[in-house]
Amino acid sequence: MKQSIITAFLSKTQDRFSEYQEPIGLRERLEIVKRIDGVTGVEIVYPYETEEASQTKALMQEMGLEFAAVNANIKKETKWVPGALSRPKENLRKEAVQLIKDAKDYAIAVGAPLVTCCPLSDGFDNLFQVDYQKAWKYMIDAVAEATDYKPEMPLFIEYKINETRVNCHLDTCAKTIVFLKEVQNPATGITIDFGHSLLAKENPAQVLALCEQSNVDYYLHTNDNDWNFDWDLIGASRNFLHTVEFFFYAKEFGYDRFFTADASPRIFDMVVFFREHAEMNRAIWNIVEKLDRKKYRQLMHEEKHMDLMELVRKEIYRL
Ligand SMILES: [Mn+2]
Repeated sequence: MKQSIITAFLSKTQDRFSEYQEPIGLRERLEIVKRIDGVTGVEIVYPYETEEASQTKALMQEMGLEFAAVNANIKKETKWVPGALSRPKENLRKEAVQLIKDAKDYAIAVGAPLVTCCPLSDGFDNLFQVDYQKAWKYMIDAVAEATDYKPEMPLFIEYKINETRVNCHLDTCAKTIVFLKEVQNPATGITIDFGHSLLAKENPAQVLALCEQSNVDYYLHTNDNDWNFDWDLIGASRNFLHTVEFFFYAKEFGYDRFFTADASPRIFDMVVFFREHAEMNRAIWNIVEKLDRKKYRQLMHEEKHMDLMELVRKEIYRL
């Protein structure tokens, strides 16, 4: 398993009430990543922390780190706070598409494998606020244009049930699959964030199977929460068996991209937080590697549910 960290969480973060940690530059962030055993990559946020491409590429080489992804952030600018890709004003959509295209150019320049984009501001707070049909069509056309540009660099779309809008347009995996089927470009995929899947009351492992069966590529973010808010906690700190099952299917389907920590240390010591997150993921991956996955799937086929429950107790919980 290859693990990476979203570097935005290695500096100052804030929520509605508080600020956490101290602001630091990219080099210092990468130096922190180097101190975390088992983490060999980063997802970097474009354009806010990327710096000049050739310099960043050289810095990454010097540090011996790989890119997991470049994250195109289309929600930060004031003009996009109410939405970007789904807005009626064409110039706002065009500028957001341009940012994604620029992120693709950047990803190509630094040698990253994919661009990921989470259109969090695209949605609605009030009923009778947006024209749903038009908003959906605008988003499809915008993402289609971004994917047509340099298709050798795939674009992954991350869904989330809410925040910053009360309802995000792309709120579930199934809806994102429908969306990408409309986009009609194979150079696309879905960024499946474990915590976002819980918030949508999905089962993250089932979501992997859904993408697999629908022939949609995916890239994974790891974290955990209480099913009610996107707390970005340490993986499996709340939902152990869901995480085991998630990794079980990732392994079963031969997932070979990075597992990227979309986790936020907040009040905790940053290095120790990410170390524990990486250790937890590695430990669970080790459990999954030892399981006879063929046997599990055979028992499912035979509907031997209690035999499976016994295996879960003995081999996974080890009770
Ligand atoms: Mn995420």
